[in-house]
Amino acid sequence: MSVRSQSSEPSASSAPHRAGFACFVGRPNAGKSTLTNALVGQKVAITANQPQTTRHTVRGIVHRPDAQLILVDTPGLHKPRTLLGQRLNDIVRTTWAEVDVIGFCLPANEKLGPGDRFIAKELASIKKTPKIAIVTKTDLVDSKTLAEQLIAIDQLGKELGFEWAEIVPVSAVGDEQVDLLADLIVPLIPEGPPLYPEGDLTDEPEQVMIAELIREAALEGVRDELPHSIAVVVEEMLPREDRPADRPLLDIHAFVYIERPSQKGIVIGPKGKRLKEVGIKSRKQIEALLGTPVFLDLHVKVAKDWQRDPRQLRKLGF
Ligand SMILES: Nc1nc2c(ncn2[C@@H]2O[C@H](COP(=O)(O)OP(=O)(O)OP(=O)(O)O)[C@@H](O)[C@H]2O)c(=O)[nH]1
Ligand SMILES: [Mg+2]
Repeated sequence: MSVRSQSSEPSASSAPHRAGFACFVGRPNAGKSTLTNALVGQKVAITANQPQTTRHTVRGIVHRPDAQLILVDTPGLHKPRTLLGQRLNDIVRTTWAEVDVIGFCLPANEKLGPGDRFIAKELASIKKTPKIAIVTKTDLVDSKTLAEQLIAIDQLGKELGFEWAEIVPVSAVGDEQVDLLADLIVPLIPEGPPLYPEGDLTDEPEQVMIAELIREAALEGVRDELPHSIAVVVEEMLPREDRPADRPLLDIHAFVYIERPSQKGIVIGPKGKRLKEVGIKSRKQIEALLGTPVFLDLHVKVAKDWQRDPRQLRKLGF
C-alpha cells in the first residue's frame, strides 16, 4: 500500500503520451460526480446531497500535456428496489469491466459499511484492472479519523486478497489532492494518442446536459422518495423565429416527470413558486452552458410508477 499525501514530481517531458479510461464507483452519495467535476475543472455531472443522483455514465475528459484521462462517473451501486435500480447497477458493472483503472470512492466521514464491502468484494474478482481506493470528503474529518479510514481500507483489500494500487485521500470541495489523484491514475492508463478532440470536456449530448441541469435544480430541497421519482426530458429546442441576429433566443421545452399525481403539488409548489425557481435556476446554468439566452418552458407530467415500468423506462431513456 502507498498512501500519497504529497504532490508527485512532474513527469519527464520525454515520457510517452497516455490515453485511457478510469471509472469512479462507490455507494450512492460517496462524492463520485463532485470528484469528476473537480478533475475536469467544469461541471459535467450533476451532484446532490441525496443518494442515486447519477443515472447514467457521464464521461469527463481531463486534458494534460502528458495524457488524456477519460473519467467515467457511474451511478452509485446499491441494493436495487426498482427496475431502474437494477438497470443502474448493470451500467456500473458493464463500465468497470471496460476501463483501464477503477477508482473506488469511499467517504472519509462514514465508517466502512456492508455496502462498501459488497462492492469491494465484486472488485476483487476483477483481477486484471488496477484499483485505487479514493477516500473522499476529507475536509469533513480530522486527521485521526482519516488515518483510521485509510487503515480500514487497506485491511479490507487484504481480507479480500488484493492490494490497492493506491489509497488516496482527496477533497473535491476543498480542492485537496485532486491533481495528485490524476497524477496517480495517469501511469496506469495505456500509452496512446488522445481519444477526444482537444478542449472537449465531455461527450454528453447538449440535450442530456440540459435535462440534467433541470433535474439538479428540481432535486434541491426535496426529500424522501421524491428525488428518485423525478425524471426530466427535453422535448424540443428551437431558435425563436423573428429574432434579430444579434438577439437570438432559444426556446427549450422540457417535461419534469414524477411518479404519482400526489407529487405534482410538491414539485410545482404553492402558486407555481417552486417550479418557477427551478426554471430560473436551471435556465441560468443552461444559458452559461450554451452561451445564448434561453426561454425555458417547464411542464410537470405524471409517468405512473416509471421506475418499475419497462415501457416507461424506455420512454425516459433507460
Ligand atoms: N464536504 C464535502 N462534501 C462533498 C465532497 N464531495 C462531494 N460532497 C458532497 O456529497 C454529496 C454527494 O456528492 P455527489 O458527487 O453527488 O455523490 P455521488 O457519489 O456522485 O452520488 P450518486 O450519483 O448518487 O451515486 C453532495 O452534497 C456533495 O456536495 C467533498 O469533497 N467535501
Ligand atoms: Mg453521482
